[in-house]
Parts: sequence; structure tokens; C-alpha cells
Amino acid sequence: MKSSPVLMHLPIKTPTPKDMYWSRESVSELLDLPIPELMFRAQLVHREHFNPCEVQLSTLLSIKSGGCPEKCGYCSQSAHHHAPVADEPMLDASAVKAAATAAKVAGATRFCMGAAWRQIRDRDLPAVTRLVETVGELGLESCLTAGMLKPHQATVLRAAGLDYYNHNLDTAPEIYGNFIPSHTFQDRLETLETVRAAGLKVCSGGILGMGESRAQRAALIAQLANLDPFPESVPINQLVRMEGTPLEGADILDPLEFVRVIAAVRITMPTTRVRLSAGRKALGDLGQGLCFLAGANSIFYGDKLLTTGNPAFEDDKTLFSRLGLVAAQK
Ligand code: SAM
Ligand code: DTB
Ligand code: SF4
Repeated sequence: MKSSPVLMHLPIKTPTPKDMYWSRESVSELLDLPIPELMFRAQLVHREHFNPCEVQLSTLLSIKSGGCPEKCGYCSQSAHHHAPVADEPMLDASAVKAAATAAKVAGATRFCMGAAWRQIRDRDLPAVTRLVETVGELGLESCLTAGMLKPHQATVLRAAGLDYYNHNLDTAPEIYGNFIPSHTFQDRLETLETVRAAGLKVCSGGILGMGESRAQRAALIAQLANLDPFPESVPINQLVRMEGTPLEGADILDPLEFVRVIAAVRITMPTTRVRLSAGRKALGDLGQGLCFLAGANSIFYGDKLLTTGNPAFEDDKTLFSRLGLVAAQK
């Protein structure tokens, strides 16, 4: 059988040194591969670093919902949009303890808290710190996503035991302002540097389905992969088209495009946890199954994300059993 031109100019075993620079063109070449070739490469990389049958479980809780001053076009929590999401006060430690305990009992190893803030204010820091400590006391890994962060705040959170900070680059730099006009891509990069400098682990990924091209998806992946070091966790969200937001009428993403991105993230960031995040319900069981074959090895686990639904615990248990997957210990 003749080998394809693709096979001749890309090595079968994609090089994976941590210091490799990924041009957006090289990531585009991956995204453009025939699916069987792309999946095979992703699986080779996945098996070098992980047991492909183990998936890490993170549970998400919104600790401060709605009323956000930012204008992210996809988000139901912006005060500038007309989504039916109320501006709620921050949850207290007892509410977080109850939710985190339930998550642990259900099998989650990481508990992620999300706040609808542009940035953490110093006056909120003691209360947020208490929530981080509450999660740590239960023996769960903790993750926080609360907008931009200053160096002294990152240091306080790390000292309180925070493990991860989530701050997504979300989309390609050249179109970031089209969807998110109230802060810049550079602001996001600076917060990620602050997170890293404080010794926190980085969780950063993006949203697919906002009308971006495949080449723009490659640009996002290259940005993430070229962070030095690349993030320990990469959540990939499919846009949930929220009523009352500017993106409520966005075109539906081809699920195979989502799968391609998962595979390219796996290849370019071999040791990261690739998390299926928003949009799992829309992907369905077969779509998710393909994503696990492409190297996804983490999910948000629990029937709610921040303001939208997610598959129920029991549905995920059934899916894992059908696919022969088990929960990772960490
Ligand atoms: N306010 C903080 C921030 O913006 O970083 C933290 C919360 S924010 C909701 C966290 C991430 O959720 C966003 O960066 C985006 O990737 C994702 N997200 C929000 N709304 C979404 C939607 N409708 N569909 C898919 N992902 C969404
Ligand atoms: C991430 O990348 N996705 C999560 C988490 N990190 C904070 C948030 C998804 C939000 C989906 C829409 C909603 O529930 O409001
Ligand atoms: Fe606010 Fe975050 Fe939503 Fe943007 S994504 S509007 S910063 S909660």
C-alpha cells in the first residue's frame, strides 16, 4: 500500500519534548490530518503517559453567580447580557463543604470553584481563602477560577493550599476581542504568568464553536502548548449557546471538529489532563467516546456546571461502564 503524503512529511511518533515550539502551522497540519491518522497519533502519545482507561473526575461549583461586570459574549453571567441568571452572593464555607463532600463521595478527586468576577478583590480574598482551605481539609485537590489575579493574591491562595487556578485563553488571539471586548488576550497571559510564578498549577483551555475557523483553533492550541511549561490541565469547552447572550445564535459545531481538537491537544501537550468540559450533553455518548479515544482523560463530573446542566452522576457511571473506563485516583 502506498503511504500518504501526510505520513511522509510528519513522523508517526510526534516528538513530545516539553521545550518543543508549536507553530500554528504545525498544529494546523495535525488538525487537518485524516481522522484515523490523527487518532492513532494521539493514542500513541496518550499511552506513553497515561493509562488510557483512566479518567480524572473534577466537580465544579459556582461560588458566586451572575452580575459579572465583564462582557464575554458566550457567558450567561455577564450583567450586560439578558440571560436569566441572578446576581447571587458568594457561598459560605458550610455550603462549599457540603458540595465538596458530596463530590468526594461520588468519586471526584478535584473540586473546582468558579466566581463570576472580572478579578478577585482584596476584600473578598479572606473568604475565598477559607473556601480553598475547606476543600483541602476534605483531601480533595482544589481549583479556583475567579478572573484576573494579582501576585500577592496568588501567593495567599497558594499558601492556603490552592492546587490549580483556571483561567482560559478561550480562543485565538486575533479574534479574542470579537467575543470578549472587556479585557485582552494579553491580560489573560499575564494572569497565567502570575499563577505560575506563585507555584500554582495552571488550568487553561478554550471554547470551541464560537464561529472560529480550524486554523484559529490551531492558533489557540499553539498558544496553550507554547506556554512554558504548558498547563497541567486543559479544559475544552463546546459553546453552550445561552439565551440572552450575543452568541445564542452561533452555528452548531461539527462534533468531529471537537474530536480533532482533543487529539491535537493531547499530541501537543502529552502529559496534561485534557478535560471534556462544557458541552458534553451535546456531544452525546458516541461523541464523548471518540474524545476519550482521542486522548481526553478528565471530565467535569456532576449534574451542573456553573449555570448550565451537565450529565448526571449516574449517567456518567453508566457511560464509563459501557466504555470500560474507570475513575483515576488523582
Ligand atoms: N470569571 C472567570 C473567568 O472568566 O475566567 C471564571 C468563570 S468563567 C465562566 C470560566 C470559563 O467558562 C470561561 O473562560 C469559558 O471558557 C467557560 N464558559 C463560560 N460560559 C460558557 C458557555 N456558555 N459555553 C462554554 N463555555 C463557557
Ligand atoms: C471551564 O473551562 N469550563 C467550566 C470551568 N472551566 C469553570 C465552566 C463551563 C461553564 C459552562 C456554562 C455555564 O454553566 O454557565
Ligand atoms: Fe464574567 Fe467570567 Fe462570564 Fe466573562 S466568562 S462574563 S469574566 S463570569
